[in-house]
Amino acid sequence: MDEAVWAAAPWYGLDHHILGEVPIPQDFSGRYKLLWGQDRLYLLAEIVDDVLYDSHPDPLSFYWDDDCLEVFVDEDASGGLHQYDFNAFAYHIALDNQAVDIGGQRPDGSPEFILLNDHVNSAWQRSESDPRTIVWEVALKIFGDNYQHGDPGAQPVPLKAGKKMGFMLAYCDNDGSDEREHFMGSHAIQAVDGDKNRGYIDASVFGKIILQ
Ligand SMILES: [Ca+2]
Ligand SMILES: [Ca+2]
Ligand SMILES: [Ca+2]
Ligand SMILES: [Ca+2]
Repeated sequence: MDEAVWAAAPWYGLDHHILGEVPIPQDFSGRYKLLWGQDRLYLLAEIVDDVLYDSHPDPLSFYWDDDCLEVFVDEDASGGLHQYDFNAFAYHIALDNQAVDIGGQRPDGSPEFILLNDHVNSAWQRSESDPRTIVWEVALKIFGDNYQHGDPGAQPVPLKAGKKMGFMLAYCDNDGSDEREHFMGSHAIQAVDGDKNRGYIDASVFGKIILQ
């Protein structure tokens, strides 16, 4: 994060409640910056989390109940449902830097979890100046709603100035419980039947960004 190019990018907050209790800052707090190039969207997140926890070694198993950074992207800012298709992506990036989303439904109706590691370069480390803080960097290829999982020819969408996309960031914080303790995000979400955990279902709750 000491690269000069980050200095000009503003910080955005990661302070909107989605699920669980609202954590005190020492338990979880976070902020982030974004940059872009033609080939990637670049994310830098500064996260305070008192306990880093990864209790499910299988990356496809209950990944939302381990600590993870969740990056939501809707390439064409269409909004709308995306839970079982690629109208938008919800990349759950785990502490081992693997990225998971739901790719569809199995014949019995249950979600099919898929690894999307070739979309995401992720790396984090504890801050040298403050070891309670972790600095998490992600370089993300942006795929459109025509993405076909398993197609070796799948190409990301080139980014350009003026492009509008749906975007949201969130962090699942667990410090040792059976289920995640807090889920905090970058944008206020209108609850449906008391539930603000809508990002993995409906891209309409994402924020909108315009590349400039
Ligand atoms: Ca915590
Ligand atoms: Ca895990
Ligand atoms: Ca879309
Ligand atoms: Ca944690």
